[in-house]
Amino acid sequence: MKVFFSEDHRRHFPQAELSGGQFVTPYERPSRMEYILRRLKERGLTDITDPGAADMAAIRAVCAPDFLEFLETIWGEWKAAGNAGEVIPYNVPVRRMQQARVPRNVDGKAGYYCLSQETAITGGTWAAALSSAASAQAAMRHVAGGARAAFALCRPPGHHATADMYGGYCFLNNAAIVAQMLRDTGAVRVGVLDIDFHHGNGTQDIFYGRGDVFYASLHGAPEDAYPYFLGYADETGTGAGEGANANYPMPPGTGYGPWAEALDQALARLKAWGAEALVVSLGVDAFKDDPISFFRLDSPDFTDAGRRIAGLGLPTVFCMEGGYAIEAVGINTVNVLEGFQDA
Ligand code: OKP
Ligand code: ZN
Repeated sequence: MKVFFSEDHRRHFPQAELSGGQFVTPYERPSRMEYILRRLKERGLTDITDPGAADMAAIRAVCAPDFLEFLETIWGEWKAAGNAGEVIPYNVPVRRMQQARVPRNVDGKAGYYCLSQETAITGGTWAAALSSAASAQAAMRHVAGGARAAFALCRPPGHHATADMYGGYCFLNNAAIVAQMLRDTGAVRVGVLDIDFHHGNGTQDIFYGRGDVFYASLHGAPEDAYPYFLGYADETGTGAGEGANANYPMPPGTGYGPWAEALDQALARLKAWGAEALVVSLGVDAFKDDPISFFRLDSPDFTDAGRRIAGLGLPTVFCMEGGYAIEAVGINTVNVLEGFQDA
């Protein structure tokens, strides 16, 4: 399987993540990529290509223009305003607060576009986010050109980002950008399968009212897990999108048995719906030792999951999302790809 990856991910490495009332070194850190690359090479997946520049038109097909301009310019404005640290807004629009008008003030503006305040923006964040989307796009083009599958080793991840908000370590929704590109190059029905531990609120939100992209997600139940405010089983889509959204929230301690049952159900839904191409939001934070998650998958389970996903028989673009047990992140990620390939 061909891999697409850009070293420009390194340009995003904030010092600060708000966690437990303190600033800690972010869980989502550049070394995650080193572990995955090392494992890819160990297992002979050595066909790794730099994606080159991002296709901006295909990003604009999903993201709001003012949000893209915000991501590109906020660091400069933040520094110009005399701020010493990284971009971290201190408030965001919540219940019954104005959500239609964008503040001029830089703190207000940052809060307006933020959905989760653990995620800091630095001088290199925009370039890194673009390079991550570029990897996803290159993988998509490879699959659109006839390959059975491709792996976009994306960093930063994307599935929490909406068309107009960043957060949860995400800035541009790589999986959504790829799904839209697949639609625009001929696939009538595109499935997105999200196996990251966290619910992909951004991907769900982007396609919630649409009947041409089906979003299915396995994740920690919102009562107990980030992003807390979306991801319930009764969120089934709206309008033309009614019936094209399927959530499988699961409680703390969930092991591979029930998780794999949910995976089979999600795959059956995608198949019955008639998906012609598949985007996989490939997070491996369902792993038992993940420091910020609570499922109990073991490394061989990821191989089995890859095998099951391959059973759908669809052209598949894998986009890297989360996975923070960094010693095991390479093994678990490559296990999914190998399970898929060997099926
Ligand atoms: C991104 B992805 C740590 C809280 C972390 C944000 C989690 C973002 C996960 N104290 N909250 O879905 O892996
Ligand atoms: Zn996650």
